[in-house]
Parts: sequence; C-alpha cells; structure tokens
Amino acid sequence: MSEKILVIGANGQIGTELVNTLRNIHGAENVIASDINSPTYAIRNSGPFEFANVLDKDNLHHLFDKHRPTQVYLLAAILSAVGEQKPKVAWDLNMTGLIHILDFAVEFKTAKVFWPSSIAVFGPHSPKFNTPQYCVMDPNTVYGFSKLAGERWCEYYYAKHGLDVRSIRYPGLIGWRASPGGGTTDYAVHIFHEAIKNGKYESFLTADTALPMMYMDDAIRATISLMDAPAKNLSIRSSYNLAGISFTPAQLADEIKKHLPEFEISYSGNDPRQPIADSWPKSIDDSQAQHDWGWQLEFDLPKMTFDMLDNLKKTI
Ligand code: VAH
Repeated sequence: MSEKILVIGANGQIGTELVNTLRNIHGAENVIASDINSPTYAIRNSGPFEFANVLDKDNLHHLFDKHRPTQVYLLAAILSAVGEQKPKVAWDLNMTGLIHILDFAVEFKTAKVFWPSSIAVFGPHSPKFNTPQYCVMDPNTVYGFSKLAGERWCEYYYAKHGLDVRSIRYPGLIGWRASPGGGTTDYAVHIFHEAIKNGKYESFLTADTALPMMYMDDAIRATISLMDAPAKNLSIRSSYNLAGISFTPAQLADEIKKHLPEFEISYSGNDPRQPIADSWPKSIDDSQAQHDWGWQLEFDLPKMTFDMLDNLKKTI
C-alpha cells in the first residue's frame, strides 16, 4: 500500500523542501501539501494542496477524514523571534495545533507523525558545549518552552496511545529554496542573499555568537532517515538532538569571502534576538541519533557555503 502523506505548514522553510523531497520519493499525488496561506508556485504546481488551519478542529478533521494520511508532518509553528513579539499567539498555535494533530492521528490511526523541535528547548543553564540529549532545560523564550512542552506531549502520546510520533531538535536551518520564518538564526540565510545582491550585510548577532546550524539538505535527509527507521531502533520519543555545524557570523563571513572577496560584514548590536541566541547552546551532542538511526552529517561549513552561493547565484 502506498503512503499518503499530509504536510501541514508546507509553505515554510522546512515544508517547501520536505514536500519536494517527499513527492520525489512517494509520488506527487501521494503527498498533500497544506498551509493556512495560498501555496507557493512550486508547491501548487507539483501536486495536491489543501488549506489547513491547525487551530480549526473541523478543518483538520475534514483533512484527516478525506485523505486518511499514513504519515503527517506538522511543521506549522511560530519561531523564536516572532514568538517573543506575540507570546500568547505563539503558545496557542504551537501547543494547541500539536495537540489537535496528535488527537486526530490517534483517532484516524495515522501510522507515523513527525513534529519538529529545536535546540531552542535548551536554556541559560543548559550545558553550552556538546549539549547532551538529557540535561537541565530552562528555555526562556515562548518558542523554546512551547517546543519543550510539545516534546513532552509527543512522548506522552507515544506512551499512552502508542502513537508513533517522531521528532528532531533542529539547529538553525540554512537553505536556498525558501526563506526562513522569523527566527533568531535567520541571519545565516539573509547573509547569503545580501552578499550576492549588495556585497555587504549587517548582522543582528554579534561577530562571536556561535550557534548550532545545519544545511537544509542535511536536515531533510535526517528527517527522512528518522521517519524510515524501524520503530524498535528508536530510544527517544521526545525529540532527537541533531548537531549540524557550529559557527559564528564572523566565521560564516570569512567562508563567504573565499568566494566573494569584496564581501563586507558589519554588526548592528542591541538586537532583541541577541539574548535569545545567548541563551542557546554553542554546540550539540547528537550521538543518540547516530546510534539509533545511523545519522551522519554531510555538509560542513565550506561545502554548505559553496552550495548556497552556487544555487543562489542562479536564482537571484
Ligand atoms: C529560530 N530557526 O531561530 C529557528 C530555530 C534553533 C533556531 O529553531 O527560532
């Protein structure tokens, strides 16, 4: 029996790329893209689309009843920076949306559910370097503690209802196919666009702000690897740490200059995203993902930088 996959939040940074990959694997007609906004050109012209509002139970019930998905990817969320501008809205969307999907997945016996968490679940008292799978977690952003609470809900629905829900704590994600969606790591995408268009970029994070990041190609491959892994191999039902590559804005700028020698970076200072970044780890231990489902990173900073610039030059 072929998979029938519902992707909610298909227009976002992850969703755009995940729909493309899933349609290549499972066939376009078997991957229903959905979002609260009209589909992007790429999404609309490559397969079925439905409007979805994760806060509308009737809308979601209709989608589950109509499509009977074998897999659901819930990607709709409000990220860290936007979440601090509208905290109650972020909590409601991130939490209520997740619980609606978990409930309908149980009701309609969806075989597998994917839900993205983030390294934002760690906070000021979490270990800063090589942050382990289990440690003190005191996130101080609504986004961060909504993701931490969401991880608890995922593990609870696995334990109480046997729902095969799987999750990854993504680092900051960098890709060229879709824009980031209002996060603290967005600088690492915008810098590439500005470097090509204007030869300069003003970073809202300071030069020495190291954060865990990951190229989107690796993030999508990790997501598919986790979802394809035998359930018996999975020891984590909250969310798997995923490390990626850790670098600072200054290090990223130096790598870009190897390709665009005239590129110049400056720093704005006093940005509200700086304390968010400062509360997060500098690097992550993802040995559990390596053990349980064979995770191996492919894109380091030089390879990512080359691929980003090479592709963006063709699209800008
Ligand atoms: C954010 N891009 O900046 C997201 C991510 C680790 C950060 O979760 O909010």
